[in-house]
Amino acid sequence: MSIVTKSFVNADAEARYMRPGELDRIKSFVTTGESRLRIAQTLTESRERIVKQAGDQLFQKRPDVVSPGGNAYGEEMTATCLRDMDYYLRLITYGVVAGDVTPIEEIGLVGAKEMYKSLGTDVGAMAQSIREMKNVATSMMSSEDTTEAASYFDYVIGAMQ
Ligand SMILES: CCC1=C(C)/C(=C/C2=NC(=C\c3[nH]c(/C=C4\NC(=O)[C@H](C)[C@H]4CC)c(C)c3CCC(=O)O)/C(CCC(=O)O)=C2C)NC1=O
Repeated sequence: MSIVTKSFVNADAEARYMRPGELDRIKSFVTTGESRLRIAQTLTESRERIVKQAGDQLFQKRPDVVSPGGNAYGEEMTATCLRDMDYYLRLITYGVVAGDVTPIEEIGLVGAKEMYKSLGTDVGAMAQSIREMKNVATSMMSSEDTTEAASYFDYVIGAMQ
């Protein structure tokens, strides 16, 4: 649900007008709209490059994950690892467009740490992969868009730690 829908659904449940604080959040949603849409477009258009370059950076810094015995060792597992990075980048575009991290949380973060633990995937390395995507992606953006975009990447990084 978007922040706009959420606000009036909450208000209507109590048969009241929206509160000033709710209208302020909607105002901020509207004023950041162009920036958020630009970011979502950049992430969408450059997704392959972002995942590829960030993957290269990750495997350089964490060669253990793609070495024998590593969780992403072998062509198939490396592809699965890059697929997970693409999943999170896609979820980040949802959050950016919604102006709300809830879709990222609900689709990709609830139970994620436990899942990765059971798969033997190092969540620290997973967090690093998001950090690398953030670096590659924000290098393509203006400083205004970088500030806005960073908060969504940082949210995922924080949740992985
Ligand atoms: C959209 C929501 C969503 C997420 C997030 C998701 C994640 C996800 N990642 C998985 C596996 C995996 N994930 C990784 C990822 C990595 N290993 C590493 O060492 C690196 C740190 C990292 C890449 C950066 C790997 C290698 C596997 C396969 C592990 C295995 O099969 O042993 C699996 C197990 C099933 C499968 O192999 O597909 C799931 C469910 N699935 C979803 O539907």
